[in-house]
Amino acid sequence: MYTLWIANKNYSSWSLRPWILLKALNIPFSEQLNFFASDKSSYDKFKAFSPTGLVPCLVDGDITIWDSLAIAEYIAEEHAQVWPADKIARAWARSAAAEMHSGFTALRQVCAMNCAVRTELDAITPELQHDIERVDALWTEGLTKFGGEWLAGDKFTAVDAFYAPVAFRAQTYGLKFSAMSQDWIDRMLRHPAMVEWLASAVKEPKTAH
Ligand SMILES: N[C@@H](CCC(=O)N[C@@H](CS)C(=O)NCC(=O)O)C(=O)O
Repeated sequence: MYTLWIANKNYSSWSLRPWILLKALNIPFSEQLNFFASDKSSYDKFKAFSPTGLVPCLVDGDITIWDSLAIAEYIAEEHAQVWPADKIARAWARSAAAEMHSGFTALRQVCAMNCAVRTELDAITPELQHDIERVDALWTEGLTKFGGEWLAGDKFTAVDAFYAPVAFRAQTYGLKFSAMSQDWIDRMLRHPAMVEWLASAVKEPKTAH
């Protein structure tokens, strides 16, 4: 069985991605929750199980996979449902997940994931507005093109998992999206796995990190 090492559910958006993917697809795994160190860096603490000192980190027997996108691809080798069955939808989903993995800096920095909090931003910077508009356009494209409830069709796949933290961020900061995108956000927030993650997140001790 897979072992998934993660950090605080309230804050760790990278941890959420493979966690929700495994949960949503009903793939069994054992969760190893390690809170961030209270000092600045968790490197020394996380280095005990992750070569980069970062989470998420997946362990499967002798094999260690230490990055969210690599984890999704590794799980997909055994579980094809990680990505859409259709080649065009799969290419789109992989591109969109990779875009999140390598981009959206303003969204990730200004709107850090903090599931338990509801607040308002003082201002939306042009960089943040740019990221919000790009996410909105991307979700609208997927929902329209593949015609399902999920971003790349009628099934929850890894692309939904990669944007799951944006649903929590939209809720925390009251970010404004188009009606179609907001429907996806609402669907995500109602998903039993998201509800389970949030229920744990709000009970965690709140720390600086
Ligand atoms: N590119 C990595 C990013 C991993 C990452 O930055 N993880 C954060 C937690 S969300 C971390 O471990 N931070 C350690 C620290 O804050 O010291 C991935 O996709 O897995």
